[in-house]
Amino acid sequence: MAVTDWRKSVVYQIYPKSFKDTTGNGQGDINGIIEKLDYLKTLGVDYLWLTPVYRSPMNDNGYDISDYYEINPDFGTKEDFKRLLDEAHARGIKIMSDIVINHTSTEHNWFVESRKSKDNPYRDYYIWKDGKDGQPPTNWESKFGGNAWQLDPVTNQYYLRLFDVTQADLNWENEKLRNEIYDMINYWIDFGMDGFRFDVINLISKAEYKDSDKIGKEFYTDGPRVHEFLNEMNRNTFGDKEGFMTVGEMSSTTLEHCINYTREDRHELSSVFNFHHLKVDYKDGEKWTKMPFDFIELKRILFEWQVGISKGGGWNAIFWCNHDQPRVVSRFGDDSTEERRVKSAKMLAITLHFLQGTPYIYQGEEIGMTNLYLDDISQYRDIESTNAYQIMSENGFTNDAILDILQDKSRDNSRSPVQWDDSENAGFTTDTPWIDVAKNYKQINVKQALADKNSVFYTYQKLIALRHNLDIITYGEVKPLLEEHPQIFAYERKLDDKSILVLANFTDEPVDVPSSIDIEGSILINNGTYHSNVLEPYQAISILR
Ligand code: TEU
Repeated sequence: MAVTDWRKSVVYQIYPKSFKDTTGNGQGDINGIIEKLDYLKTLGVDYLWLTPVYRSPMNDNGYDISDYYEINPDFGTKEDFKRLLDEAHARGIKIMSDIVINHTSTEHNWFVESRKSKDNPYRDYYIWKDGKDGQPPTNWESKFGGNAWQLDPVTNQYYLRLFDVTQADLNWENEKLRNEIYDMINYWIDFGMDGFRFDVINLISKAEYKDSDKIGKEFYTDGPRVHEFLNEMNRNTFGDKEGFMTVGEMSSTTLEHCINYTREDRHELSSVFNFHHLKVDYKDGEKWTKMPFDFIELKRILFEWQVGISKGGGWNAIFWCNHDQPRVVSRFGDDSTEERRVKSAKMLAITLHFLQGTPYIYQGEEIGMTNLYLDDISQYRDIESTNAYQIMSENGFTNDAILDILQDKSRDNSRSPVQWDDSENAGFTTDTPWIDVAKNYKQINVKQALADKNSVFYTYQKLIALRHNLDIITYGEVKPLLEEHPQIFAYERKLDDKSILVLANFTDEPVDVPSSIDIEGSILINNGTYHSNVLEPYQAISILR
């Protein structure tokens, strides 16, 4: 069904390289997405977000764009992309594409020109600075390791790169550059896109270039002109397109900024991803550590944003996973046995899909795909993981200790090929896949999930249909419950005289529901056997009254 208000929609994220290969080169492609549109229609999602498919040397799998106007031949052609849009639209599915405009690949023609000389017309498209006494201009750290400035021998100046050395940060202070970006966005709107996901968009306005006590993010996160730039972009591009959906990826943003990014009257973006709830298994804020997740903190953060954003009139994007995160069933659920995997994957789905905001489902999540569990560094493909391996080795970590951490935290965990069936390579490709297929594909795959009416897939299908049918899930007020309870995730949604109660047991032990909670009402969804005052291990239930 086509939803009338974009706020009621559910988005499915596709990482094209790992979705479905139709050419037999070991990598997914656009035609592979077309092939699976009927499957996605059966699931019931409204939008597909495709991570970048533009021309790129693929050092960061497409987040290093070398030509915004061309499709990477590994993924197909522009005609293929057009056909994908037409075929998706024919099924009532819309397409959001990824726009990476904080940085480009150093192979982008703008950068090739920019580095040639200090007076090149493209010099100011990027951020160039002199060093300080033979050292980089500031001590900021790159998100992928090392100092964030790269010395370029041609002019003996440094360029800023908050990510990889091959991803140079664009200079948004330059109006000419901004206009080029708006032209490019308009090109893709005219091409037929229905929405955009903006990569690390709250980093585009750099404040000052000074040394930091930490890694420097206070100088470029939610910077001084970011709202002005987003408002300008909105007015010059998608602002007048009714129903056009945008989501900004906002690393380390604040609640207050998020409200301002998404309040309708400010004309910036429709919604925002923030990652605070996905840092609850970082020891002392550090990603490359091993720590059981802090359940109370997870609830605290999610509720703070749920209540805060809606009170402030903004809009959330809600998600457990994406191509940068480990698989949620392995992270906050339990993949130690088949029964627990299925039950906890459904529990996580139920917990998230009654929250307020736009839900995102990451490919494979709907069948409960697990982490990849690679056991040798040579099997890793992600640039962030291989850099981290290098840095941890230099810091004296043993190979085993590093692999143990990567098995929990590497971005490759969610980048393994979608498991379509139990044939060789999980039906993803006829060649050697670019990254290993998870070993459990014979048990966990789409074919199996579709054939089993009790599979995780049908829980997702039902949750999507419920959101489409019940306004309260979209518009209802959120009321957190049992915030300090060590096992139960509980909340209520309220609209007019109706309410929905959601209860989820995040542990492998049964748990009594405190007597303050009234569990009467009709069941909307239940992954367990009973509707009683005792929740079974990993049981989640939603009750309407
Ligand atoms: O990610 C930005 C980002 O900050 C992360 O989620 C990052 O991957 C994480 O901090 C690593 O620990 C976006 C893209 O989603 C990611 O795939 C790109 O690598 C990155 O931007 C650079 O474009």
